[in-house]
Amino acid sequence: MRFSVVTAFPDFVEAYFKTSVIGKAVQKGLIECDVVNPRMFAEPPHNQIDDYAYGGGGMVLKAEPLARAVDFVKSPAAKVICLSPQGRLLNQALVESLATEQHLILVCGHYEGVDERFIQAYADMEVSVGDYVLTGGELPALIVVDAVSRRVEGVVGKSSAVEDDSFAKGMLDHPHYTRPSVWRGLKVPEVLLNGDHGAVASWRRRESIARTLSRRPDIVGNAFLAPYIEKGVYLIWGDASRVLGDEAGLPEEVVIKFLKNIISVSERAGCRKVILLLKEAAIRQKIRILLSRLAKLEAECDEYAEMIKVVPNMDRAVSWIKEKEKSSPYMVAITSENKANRIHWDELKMRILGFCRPVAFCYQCKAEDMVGVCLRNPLGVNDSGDIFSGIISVAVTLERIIGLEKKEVPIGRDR
Ligand code: 4FV
Repeated sequence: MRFSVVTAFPDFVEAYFKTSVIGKAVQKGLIECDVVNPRMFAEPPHNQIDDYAYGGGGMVLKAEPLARAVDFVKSPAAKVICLSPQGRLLNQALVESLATEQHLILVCGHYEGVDERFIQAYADMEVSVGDYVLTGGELPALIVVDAVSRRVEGVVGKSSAVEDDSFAKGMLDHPHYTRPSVWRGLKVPEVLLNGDHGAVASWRRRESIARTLSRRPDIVGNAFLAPYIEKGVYLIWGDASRVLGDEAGLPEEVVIKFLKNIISVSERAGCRKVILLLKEAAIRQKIRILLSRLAKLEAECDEYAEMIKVVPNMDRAVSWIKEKEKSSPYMVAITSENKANRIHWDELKMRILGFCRPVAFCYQCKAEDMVGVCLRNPLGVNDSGDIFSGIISVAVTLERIIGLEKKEVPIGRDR
């Protein structure tokens, strides 16, 4: 990974490239850092890199010295990033996308900013490190170098440390403690001293959740919840006989495709089980036989039989979950019907983080079965829709609530 910083203050930036973790990474050749000063490309004798702003109001960096400086360091794969308060706000998702690039050219503004024509002609993206105004773009450029370098294998000691980063999952980090176990009378939480890793992990999860809900409820919407949900997540497909029943008359391969799709969608969201409600015992038996046949036929299908459970009705589904989780499930119906107990998915994420109960998402469940809360069917299609719009509705809902492990942010000309 290569970073080129375009700045009129090279010493300050070079000093940073010799310091601490980044300095070691440069020495180990894990990252390449170079600095180019636009003053070297300005017209002699004054090598002026700034001039009065048209329309008044202070100095602006001239386009030509910057353009020549970028041309001097540019490589075929380089992305030009201009640091300015007008840019896209830097967050961990953007950092992880920038870390997929090979060469970042970071252009530091000064005074009122940079001539807009340079940005139009050269910038692939403008990035801001926060809604405040600095004297220069150097600190923002180094923030980008620092945050992105941490994603480069080997730069930060234990890569797991990076994986467990706060924000890596979109949540705040738990508190950290080190020796002494008592400092000025303040003790380290007992749970951290007993060596019970399970207890430590669950304490840390709860601490992250509590901090995030109290300090940054605004980031929950984008958070990947799966690592923070103590109890299981389930998908209940109500009245599945409409899909799997003889009256549906669907050819077996369509039924198999349905089963495979619903399983991969649920697994992606970290569901523990897909429960199909099938009134008729004969249909339940037919599906069990089909699943066991699938498991024999295709090696990777044996988990299928594991992932699917067929029960006659909602009560059995709920009692089965209650038995397994020692706690009654929080029921969430995915429906396009206008229901009084409708909830916004953001609010639902907060609730799920706030309690320690299993969650059961119900699709195509009968009205009387829809206790709990309702989520709008993201496809807005009526619930009696075809099986595949059903699978999509479920997939979108689970992704919204449980989230995605990694969110891609496209790097490109945001003009
Ligand atoms: C900034 C920021 C920032 C504004 C005028 C330097 C200053 C001068 N850059 N995120 N916040 N830049 O304040 O990136 O260009």
